[in-house]
Amino acid sequence: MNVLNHILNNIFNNRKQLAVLVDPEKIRLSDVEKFVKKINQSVANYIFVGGSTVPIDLTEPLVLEIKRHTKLPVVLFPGDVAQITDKADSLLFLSLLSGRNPAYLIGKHVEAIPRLKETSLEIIPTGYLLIENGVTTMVQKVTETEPMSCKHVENIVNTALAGELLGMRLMYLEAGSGAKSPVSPEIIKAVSNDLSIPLIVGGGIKTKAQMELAFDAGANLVVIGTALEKNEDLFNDLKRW
Ligand code: 1GP
Repeated sequence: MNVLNHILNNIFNNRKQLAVLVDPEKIRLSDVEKFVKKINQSVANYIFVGGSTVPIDLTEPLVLEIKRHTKLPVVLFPGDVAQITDKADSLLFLSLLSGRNPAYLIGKHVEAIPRLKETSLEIIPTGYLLIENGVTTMVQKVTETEPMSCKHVENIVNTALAGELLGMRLMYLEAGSGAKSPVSPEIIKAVSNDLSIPLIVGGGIKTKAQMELAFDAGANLVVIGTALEKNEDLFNDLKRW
């Protein structure tokens, strides 16, 4: 299953795309079946798995349990090398382009190579841009980097384009998990106007209306995590586009 091709095909066919993010720290294995059933009944195209502070042995059992209950592609969205497992389909090989911490720009990637050499995971080079949203997010704390100011839209656009020119295949605009407010439509629009690679938007999206705003501004794929963990009723709004 080639996830990047799926994403590109859906864009070619003008289809919106949703990924549900499952954080291994926030779900019990015994609750996975029920949660994944709801994902299956929704419009979601992908299940992302990852978090900023996941203990070493949680990811693989979670991926295996998710896979028992769905045919949707499972994509790793790892906060750390320890979250890599070949039981998933694909891996977003994230480089934190918004920050200047070498560990998250290239260091962790080098550390990951011995593991990646042993897997057949589809590896998708992905630029990751953390945008400020008024509160300090976990990504900021863990990576010890500053988010990009929403006032400097040109800088955000230029950073995304630099990532594209470096060969990234996807670009992820992130407000941070549980962010107060999502990345603004203005920023999404500015980046999507100039970018040729698919644009993912996530962080702080709590309603279908906010999701639609992100699509209207140019997001190709929206990621929702926290809102669905906290309010499973939201799945009812996501049964059709
Ligand atoms: C976090 O973008 C994802 O990395 C999803 O964020 O949990 O706020 O939906 P939420």
